Amino acid sequence: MDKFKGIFPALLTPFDKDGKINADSVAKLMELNIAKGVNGFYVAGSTGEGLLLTIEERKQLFKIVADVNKGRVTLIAHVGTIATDQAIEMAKYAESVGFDAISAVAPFYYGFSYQAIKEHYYAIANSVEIPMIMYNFPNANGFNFTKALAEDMFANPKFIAIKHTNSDLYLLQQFKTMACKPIVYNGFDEMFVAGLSMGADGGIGSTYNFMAEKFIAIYNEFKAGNIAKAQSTQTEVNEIIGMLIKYGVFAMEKGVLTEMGIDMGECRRPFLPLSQEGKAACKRIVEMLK
Ligand code: MN9
Repeated sequence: MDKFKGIFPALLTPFDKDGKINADSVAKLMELNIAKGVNGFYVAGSTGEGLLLTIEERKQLFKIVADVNKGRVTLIAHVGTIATDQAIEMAKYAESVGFDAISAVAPFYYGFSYQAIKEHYYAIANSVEIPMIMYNFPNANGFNFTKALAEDMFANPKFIAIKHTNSDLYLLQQFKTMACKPIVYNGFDEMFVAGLSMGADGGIGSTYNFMAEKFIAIYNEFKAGNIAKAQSTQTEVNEIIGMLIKYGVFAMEKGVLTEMGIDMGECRRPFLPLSQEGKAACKRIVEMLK
């Protein structure tokens, strides 16, 4: 289970000028982060614009990532979508190219019942041998897993972890008391030190793409008991995250990395392109990180 702990960038998906996946930039982004010491990648999630990729593109991305990685760090494939069969198709593919786990957001839009959500998750999880990481993101799908529901889901041993993108850190701590001892990931980067103090085993985050070293530092400082240092590093990164939120998180993250020399392209529509103010803010962020 240790390979699932630690710092996992929610990998951004770079696009080329024609809006296609830019494999060269995927490789550069992964190498940058592997060199910094990340524990793995969460691929094609919210940050990776996974829900704006076609099924074929998500599979293509999984292949690119697995080929670059060559078994070095832990790979998690986000296969979530509202159609169960499409999620299964992507899960099987991710497993076939060597991913270590799959993850899926709960199906959204139709306001599915808990029973429907559970059967969707079980169908996906049972279609492969690799484990499932539940994705709790109530802001995105209007569904919040309580501890009781999570316990019910985790009766299936394929479920090993929860990505908790929710500022309710009491719930995060409650998940940690489940008998099956799940791995729990902090989902909001701006609250990482708080998540750790409530028991998170690590984090999956979008801002890690360009400043993983800061989150590795917070994690190590926290583990070493240097809480004041961990907090001050958190305060430092939150100044940057505030700027990202102001101008559009994913577009800004791509802008910062492009400024750092990795051509990330733009986010897919309906995300808006970066404004001039946003571009200037990216330059300031690169300076702040020097
Ligand atoms: O994957 C990300 N969640 C979403 C985690 O984007 C929904 C976070 O890393 C946030 O982007 C970040 C900024 O709010 O915490």
